[in-house]
Amino acid sequence: MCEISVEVGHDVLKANEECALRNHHLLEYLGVTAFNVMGAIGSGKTTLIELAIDRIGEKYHIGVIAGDIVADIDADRFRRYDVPVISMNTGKECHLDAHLIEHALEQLPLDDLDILFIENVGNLICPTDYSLGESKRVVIVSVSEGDDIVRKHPMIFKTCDLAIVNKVDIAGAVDVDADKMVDDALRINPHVKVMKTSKKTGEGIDDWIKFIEVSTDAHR
Ligand SMILES: Nc1nc2c(ncn2[C@@H]2O[C@H](COP(=O)(O)OP(=O)(O)OP(=O)(O)O)[C@@H](O)[C@H]2O)c(=O)[nH]1
Ligand SMILES: [Mg+2]
Repeated sequence: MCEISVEVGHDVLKANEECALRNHHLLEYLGVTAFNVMGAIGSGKTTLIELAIDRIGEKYHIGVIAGDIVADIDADRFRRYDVPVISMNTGKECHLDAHLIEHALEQLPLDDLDILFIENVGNLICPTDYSLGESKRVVIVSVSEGDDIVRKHPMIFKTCDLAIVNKVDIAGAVDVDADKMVDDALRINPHVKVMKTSKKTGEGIDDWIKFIEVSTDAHR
């Protein structure tokens, strides 16, 4: 029994990797920089993507895939901007996968895009194993999850390019040391870029925008 389920799991991940590679090649060929934006529920994924569209939406052509278990709430937030948006509901699944992204890519004007933001389902475990074909993996946590949240989820931080500790404006109110979260991320992954951000005070938002610009310009 046990052996069979391990093999099935292995096959599912292998099939996902193959599909992710196809997505990756397509996006590379068309010069689209794709950001897989992962993170805890409510950590600020939609907010940080909205801020990016607001700041650099005129400089770059941006598209968005909004992943959610159900509903179009985040997709509707993105639709307020003048960007193409695809809503992807995963039903019971706690992560997007490469096949869902392949279908979303078919519906996007990829020839016209420079940047694709993929907002994954809010979860710090399930998205880790499922590559989507992205160029960069971003993980967002916020101080309200507690300052041990990074240590509790090492795998997702091991495999990301950028880790963001968001909502630092409320760190004092929830008795959290945001620098401890930054140190934990660097201890888990010494190569990761880490930044502290706040939509309220604007702290770190320039760094977030610069990360997107540098990653995108490297592709052009
Ligand atoms: N104080 C404060 N609130 C923030 C900040 N960033 C986001 N928020 C608030 O946090 C809440 C959740 O933000 P979202 O951007 O919807 O978070 P999300 O990660 O997309 O949430 P899900 O998609 O539901 O997982 C909203 O009420 C935001 O206004 C921040 O830097 N500081
Ligand atoms: Mg969201």
